[in-house]
This record gives sequence, structure tokens and C-alpha cells, in this order.
Amino acid sequence: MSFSIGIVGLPNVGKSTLFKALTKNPIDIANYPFCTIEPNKGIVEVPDFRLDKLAELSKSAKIIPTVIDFMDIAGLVKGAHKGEGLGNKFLSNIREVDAICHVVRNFHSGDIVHVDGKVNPESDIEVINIELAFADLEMVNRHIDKLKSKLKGSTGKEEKDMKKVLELLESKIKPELEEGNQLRKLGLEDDEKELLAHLQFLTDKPMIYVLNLDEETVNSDIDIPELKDEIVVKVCAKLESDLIELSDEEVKEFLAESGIKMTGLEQIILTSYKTLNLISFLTTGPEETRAWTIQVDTKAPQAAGKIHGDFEKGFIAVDIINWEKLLEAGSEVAAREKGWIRTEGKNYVMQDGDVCHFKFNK
Ligand SMILES: Nc1nc2c(ncn2[C@@H]2O[C@H](COP(=O)(O)OP(=O)(O)O)[C@@H](O)[C@H]2O)c(=O)[nH]1
Ligand SMILES: [Mg+2]
Repeated sequence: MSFSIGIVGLPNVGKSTLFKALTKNPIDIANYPFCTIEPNKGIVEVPDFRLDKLAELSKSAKIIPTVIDFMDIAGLVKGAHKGEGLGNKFLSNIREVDAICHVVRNFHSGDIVHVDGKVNPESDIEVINIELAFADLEMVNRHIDKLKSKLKGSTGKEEKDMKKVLELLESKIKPELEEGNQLRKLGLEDDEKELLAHLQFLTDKPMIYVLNLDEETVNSDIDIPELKDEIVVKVCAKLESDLIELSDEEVKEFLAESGIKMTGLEQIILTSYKTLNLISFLTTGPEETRAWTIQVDTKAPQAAGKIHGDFEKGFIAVDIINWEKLLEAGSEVAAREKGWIRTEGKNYVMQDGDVCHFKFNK
């Protein structure tokens, strides 16, 4: 299973420019059997400097980074939740993704028309978030109707459970959505979340905001008050799409000259990764050095299952060393001699940067 991010926003804010830049590098799809390729979907490598270092240590023939899926979702407009501008289709695309990357226009090119005639990030953010909230509201209303009619014929525990959901939807969820509020801000209790898990709310998905700025302002401190408590990445999409034409060396030079640590694309990818609570464990050997994605709190057998189903079924133990420790030792043999490689069992909770050898029954 892979993790996916949907790029949403008004038309002409730079979504496709970003998507094209993000997915520009061809990827050897044979390494990622679970991925499907569609015109508006692309798999994107998660940059990870640890892989180069480990590959050097192991003299690996190849490096395989882990990936996440990005989906370029066509522009939403006011009224999308009622089906305006193919709205329903795009909203159902958003239901499929694990997190939302909300692109907000703050560049001022005279040639490129803003759908509302002027650049106004605050109101753009509101338009999109209200559409998402109203789309959730329609779903909630449909669900309430369904529950009410089902309740008539039910008894016992089934009836009790349905009543709980109904009560929660009517008293807490619906009023928020009617105000255009995002459910992720509501701070629902765990048991409430569980009751609602099957509903896949749009406004409960993790969201990162990408503020698409002019090249001249991309490094300045622009503050959008609406975004003060949000996860924000600032980019200039046009600059990012120019950068992908350059070689790695040239990009490094450019970044050094401009005093920037990372390209906007890298920031988007890494921020998405973090927002989804994802971490990587690593495997390394002469054949390949590779990163694998898991969610925070994943235990060793389930992590092994990411590599192969048989690894999880027949899991015995895992030999683990932190990647930095392995580099410090200089080789696996040396690390073993120093006693730095530990053996962990089925209850071990995986940590970011663990280098692993799984042992399993065939
Ligand atoms: N000046 C400038 N133009 C941009 C920037 N990002 C996108 N554009 C231009 O805006 C237009 C719309 O961009 P596009 O990515 O197709 O927007 P979408 O409708 O959100 O997918 C294109 O002509 C882009 O070249 C930017 O950061 N600066
Ligand atoms: Mg587009």
C-alpha cells in the first residue's frame, strides 16, 4: 500500500505546474509493483540522504528510495459541492487520498487570470475550505437520513450503536460543517473518531498549505493570518519547474547561492511525509540500499510485511542498528563485533532510520 497526496486549489493557482515538477523525474516503476500510472497520478521519490551513505558503505548496485503518490486534482470552484465545474467528480477524487496539499495563489502575473479577478489568498483559502466542508455536510445529511430509516427496523446493540453515531453527527459534526469549519480542527475524542471512521470526511484529512509566491518574494516573511496555525510550505511553482531542467549539481549551486536549504518540492514531499506520520526504515546490502515507508508506531512484523508478505507470516526476529551507528562502525561486520547490532522481537516498535535484517521461517 502506498500513501497518496491530492493537490487541490482554485483553477490557475499553479497545481499542475507543481505536479509536473514533482513528477518530472522518471522512476523505475518495476521497483514499485503496487503503483498504477494514470495521467493525473505520479509517484514521487522521497529524498533521503541516508541512502547514498549506506549504499557507499555496502557498495550497493542500486539505490531505491521510498515513494509517495501525488494526484493532480482539477481546480475546485465555488459551488463544487453542488456539482459546479465537475465538482462532484473532483471531490470524489479527494476522498481517495490520504492527505491534501492545498495550493494557494499569491503570485501576481498579469497574464494569468485569477478566477475571481484578483489575487486574494485569504478568500481563496476560504472558498476551497467551504467547498470541502459543504461536501462533507451533504454526505452527513445523506448519512443521517440513511441511519434514521435503518433505525426503524433495528434493535439491541445495533440500534444503540446507530443512535450514538446519529447523535454525534447531529449535535457535533453537522453544526461545524454548516459554519464551513474543518473537522480536523474539532479535536474529536478517539472513541468519536472511531465511530466516524467509515465516513472518510474530506475536512478531517491532514492538510498542508502550499503558498505559491512570486520568485522575488519566495524567501521573504509573508504572513497570511488565516494560516498562522497551519502547516505551510512556501514555494514559487514557476521557479520549481525551471529548477527541474537543471542538473543536480546546478541545483545545489543555485540553492547555496540563494541561501536555501531545500527546494520547494523537497519541502512539500518531506512535509507531506511528516504530516502523514510516516517514517522510513532501511535495508542495505550489495544488491541494493532501500528505504521503506511505515506509519509511526508500526511493529517489526508489520514492517517486515512491507518487504514481503512471507516476512510477516514467518517473522522470527529482526537485527537492527541505527543508520548513523552503522556508518560510525564502518561496516556491518565491525558493528557486529562491537555488539551494536541488536536483535528485537515481534513487539519491537520500529524507529525512523533503523537498518534492518529480518529473520523469518520460510
Ligand atoms: N508567474 C508565475 N506563474 C505561475 C506560477 N505558478 C504557475 N504559474 C502559471 O500560472 C498558470 C496556471 O498554472 P497551472 O499550474 O496550470 O494552474 P492550475 O490550474 O492550478 O493547475 C500557468 O500559465 C503557469 O505557468 C508562479 O509561481 N509564478
Ligand atoms: Mg491544472
